[in-house]
Amino acid sequence: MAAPIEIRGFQYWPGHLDVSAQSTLLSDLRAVVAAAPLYSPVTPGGRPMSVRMTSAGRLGWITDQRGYRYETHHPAGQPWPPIPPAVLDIWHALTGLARAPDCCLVNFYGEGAKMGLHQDRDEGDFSFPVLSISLGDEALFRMGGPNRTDPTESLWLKSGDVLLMGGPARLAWHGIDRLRFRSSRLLPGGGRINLTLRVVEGATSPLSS
Ligand code: MD3
Ligand code: FE
Repeated sequence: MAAPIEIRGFQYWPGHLDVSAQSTLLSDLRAVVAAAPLYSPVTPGGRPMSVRMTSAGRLGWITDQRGYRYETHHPAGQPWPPIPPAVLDIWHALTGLARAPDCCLVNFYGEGAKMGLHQDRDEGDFSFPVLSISLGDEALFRMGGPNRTDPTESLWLKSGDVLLMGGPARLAWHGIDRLRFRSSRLLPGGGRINLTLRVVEGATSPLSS
């Protein structure tokens, strides 16, 4: 596999997945979404997010009026479906870890959707990296540093790109400013899917088995 590009402490594999691998992932994700439908999350402050979400794995990331957290079940009551094996293969190949992720968050961006600058810090162990897989329309990703006011750098993420945030980059501020709607033909109706793979509970967590 090609060597990643290093940008601001994270690793970037542009075009890691070819169109055939992207299509396979997309059909796996259709099965995930059939079992655990995309829903519109609300922030703890009561604002609806423009991104629609669901999860696969033992734990799914949730936000509602009660806060940000991980849950074992979809808001509609069913357990999250398993993470597709093809997604786990990418995780193990690029992280080199034997440990599987607990959560595969599925973000869907329709026309005009974005995600404000934030840190991922609802997990119990920041020593594990976070892996992101982009599918569909191009998105303007913004990456800063560990402090909110650190200077940021922007990058257009394309279908098939993979990012790995570990070490100091794990707690960097980041977000999605905008989409180039219908810039990709992967999704017939347009839009973008981002998969974010995370270990939620480290080996030392009392909740781990
Ligand atoms: C940098 N998702 O779900 S992926 C998220 O494209 C999220 O949907 C964005 O941020 C998306 O939390 C960005 C790239 C990404 C993911 C996790 C990170 C960058 C990150 C964690 C730490 C630092
Ligand atoms: Fe994030």
